[in-house]
Amino acid sequence: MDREEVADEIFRKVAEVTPHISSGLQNRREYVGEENPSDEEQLEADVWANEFFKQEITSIDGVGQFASEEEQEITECGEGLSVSIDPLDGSSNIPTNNLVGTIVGMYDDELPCSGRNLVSAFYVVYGPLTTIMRVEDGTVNEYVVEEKSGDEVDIVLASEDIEMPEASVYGFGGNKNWTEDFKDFEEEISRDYKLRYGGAFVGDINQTIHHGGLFAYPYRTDAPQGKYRLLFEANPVAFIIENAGGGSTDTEQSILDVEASRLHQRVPFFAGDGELVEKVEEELEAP
Ligand code: FDP
Repeated sequence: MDREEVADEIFRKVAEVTPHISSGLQNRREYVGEENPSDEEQLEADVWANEFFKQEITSIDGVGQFASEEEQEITECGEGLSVSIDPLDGSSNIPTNNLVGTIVGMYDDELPCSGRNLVSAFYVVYGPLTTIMRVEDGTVNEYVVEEKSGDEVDIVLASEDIEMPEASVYGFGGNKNWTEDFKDFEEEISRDYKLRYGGAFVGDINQTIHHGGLFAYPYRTDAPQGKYRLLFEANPVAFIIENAGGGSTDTEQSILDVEASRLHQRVPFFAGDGELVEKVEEELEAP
């Protein structure tokens, strides 16, 4: 298989198991008393979803590495694409029954490497519908996963060649510890755009893509590198946004140009409408 076929196979396998992931969340809403490599408490659902996806993805011919936000080390599993996964993004939304998702990146180099090595990326949103936003051949397409009888699913193309519309919404995370310059920036943005923040990266970025606008999880006074993990969250999502006609930045450069030196490295994250991303770079300084 060439790398595009491997990327298709990863997408198909993940899409096929999404009903199982959705229904499996019901009985796995408790914390297990462990922390992931980013010192965040793990839910039973985080651990279970990680194991499930790991088995599915490492069994694909043409996957060379598997790396998860929930695991300290990379798993070497053959020759081919390096796959990064955040198995359950926004999992603190599970106990309250709000949105969660899965983020997958496929790199053609060994991890850690820069986002310029991404071949493809997608995220799943487990909402009233299960949808997948995916980059293929440089365009962004959205699919709906429809359950059929048994374990079968239909993966239906819902929107093709998505381009972000004119900006209308914004959402910024980490407000308890914003810096003074970021507070000023937020104040200015809030005058022109409608606030939308749900606390799950996939859900919030999905609104940004559909409505147009700016999403950020900036540096914080207590966390100068912000919250998002470069390889598991920031790069795949920046890749999707940039392919949908938007931009991304860490305040100085595209997220995709940030040098990756550690697997669980964090990065301040800003993405969305191209002009608003330029405004971020003009008005905010790197921490
Ligand atoms: P979570 O901790 O629930 O897994 O990076 C993970 C993430 O969620 C993102 O999905 C979300 O955007 C962000 O963290 C939420 O952080 P805050 O609790 O600080 O709002």
